[in-house]
Amino acid sequence: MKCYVTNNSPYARKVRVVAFEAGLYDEVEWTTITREERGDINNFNPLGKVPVAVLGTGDIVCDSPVICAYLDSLTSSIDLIPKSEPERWQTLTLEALGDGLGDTVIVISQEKQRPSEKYSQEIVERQTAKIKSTLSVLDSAAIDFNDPPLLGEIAVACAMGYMEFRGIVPEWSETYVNLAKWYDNILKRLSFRKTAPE
Ligand SMILES: N[C@@H](CCC(=O)N[C@@H](CS)C(=O)NCC(=O)O)C(=O)O
Repeated sequence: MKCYVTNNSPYARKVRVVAFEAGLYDEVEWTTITREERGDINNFNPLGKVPVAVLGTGDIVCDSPVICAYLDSLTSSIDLIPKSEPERWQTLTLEALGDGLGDTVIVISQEKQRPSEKYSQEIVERQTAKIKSTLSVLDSAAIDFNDPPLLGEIAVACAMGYMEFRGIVPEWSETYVNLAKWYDNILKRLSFRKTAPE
C-alpha cells in the first residue's frame, strides 16, 4: 500500500499515527508531497486532498477516516475502532470531532493568509467560537479518554497539534486544563513524536 501525505496535514498525521499504533507503519510506502506537487494527487483523489492511499490492487482509498478504518481492518492484534457498541460509535464520533476541529483550524489559517481587503474577521470569530466550544466538550471528556488511545483520541490529538502549529487559540491550555494534561501525555507516545508537524 502506498500513501500520499504532506508533512503538516492533521489528517495525514492521523493516518500515520494509526499505522504506527497498529504496527503497520513499515508496511506502508509513504510518499510525502509538497504543496506544489498537490496537483499530482488529482490522479488518485479528484478532490485533490491528502491523505490518499493506493492499494496493491490499484484500488484507491481516500479520506482519512476511511484509510484509518482500512488500516484497522488489516490487523487483529489491536482494534483502534472497537467492534462493540457503544464504544464503536463513541470512537467514531470523537474522531469526527477531532477532524472537525482540524477543519476549523484550516479555515482560520486560510482566512489569515488572505490579503487584508479580503480578510473576514467575522469568519475567524465564528470558527474560533466553534474551536472553543469543542475544546470545552473535550476538556470534560478527557478524564475518560482511552489510554492507550483509540482512533478518536488520535484524531483529537492530531487536530490539536495542528492548532498549536498554526498558533490558533494559543492560550488554550490555560483554560482547558484536563485536556492539556491528557495532551501532554499522548504527545510522549512514539507515534506522536515521530509524526510531529515540521
Ligand atoms: N476529510 C479529509 C480532509 C483532507 C484535507 O482537507 N486535506 C488537506 C490537507 S490538511 C488538503 O489536502 N487540502 C488541499 C485542498 O483542499 O486542495 C480527510 O480527512 O482526509
